[in-house]
Amino acid sequence: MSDAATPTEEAMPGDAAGAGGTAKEPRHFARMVTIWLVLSLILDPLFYFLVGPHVPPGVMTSTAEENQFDFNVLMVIALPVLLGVWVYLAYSIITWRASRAGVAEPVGGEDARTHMGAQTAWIVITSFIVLCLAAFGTYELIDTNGAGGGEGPNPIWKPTSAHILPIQVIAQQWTFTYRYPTYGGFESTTLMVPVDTSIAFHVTSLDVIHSFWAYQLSIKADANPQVDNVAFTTTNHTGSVTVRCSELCGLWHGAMFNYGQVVSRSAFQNWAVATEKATASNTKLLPPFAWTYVPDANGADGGYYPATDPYSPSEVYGAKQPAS
Ligand SMILES: [Cu+2]
Repeated sequence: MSDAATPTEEAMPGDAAGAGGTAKEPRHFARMVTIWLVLSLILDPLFYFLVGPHVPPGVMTSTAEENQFDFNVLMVIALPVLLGVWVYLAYSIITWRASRAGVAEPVGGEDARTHMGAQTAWIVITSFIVLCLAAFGTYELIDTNGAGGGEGPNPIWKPTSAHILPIQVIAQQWTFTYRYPTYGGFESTTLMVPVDTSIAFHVTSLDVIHSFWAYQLSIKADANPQVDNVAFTTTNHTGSVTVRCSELCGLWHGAMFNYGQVVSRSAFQNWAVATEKATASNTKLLPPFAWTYVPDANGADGGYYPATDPYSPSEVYGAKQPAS
């Protein structure tokens, strides 16, 4: 072993071998660490500043922005770990390849297994990373915008905005409907949201468990029957939104999606007022606005909608056909 190397450099796997005893063997571990450090210092900022702004789910809302930041932090931590594996692998393949004559065999097996420095470093470094991530994750979950998940009927985190627009999301097999309680409780099959506004999504279900996943808004909240699951966000940019169900809910779960828009405040106001007026006669037939609904509240046929069509297409199979 060469002169005063640091403890971890001594007898690391791949370090100077004892058998040949050549004093000229380079300090492989120090070389690997140097290559790894340089690559990490170059690639981490490159990733963060060049790729980071394009990482899903984008920046349409406050929660999307926070989630993008979280993903980027995770990637900045993960990238050096990945580089560590790749550098070790590449260095080993190049340095100790069989076709390279006269190279001393690296120390491995029993010698490496009992190396106190390697074991201590492994336990300390991995524990440190995991504990830091646990603290970071807990902080991000509680403190920043409620993280975009449903917080149940009594959210612990609430936005500080003076005005919060409530939008009710009603899931059922196999569609989402949106109800706007501050505009007479009308219903829409398109999710319309004003920009620069704090929104409270009140997510519920009429039948089985669904999940409201508005990808670009970075909102994902379970839709449970008889539960008002609240999720907050603040919209920062206009754009298109795709909504999907993310909880297996039956035969047509995969077809349970629709679309939405984040539009200017004036466009939203115009749309809401016009739709409230245009759908007034339909709204009268709906159950009065409530935070949850009993599925058969509207009639004996067990349907949420008025009994104009007693057998929906999904109920026709096996059911007694109505007399026509
Ligand atoms: Cu579903």
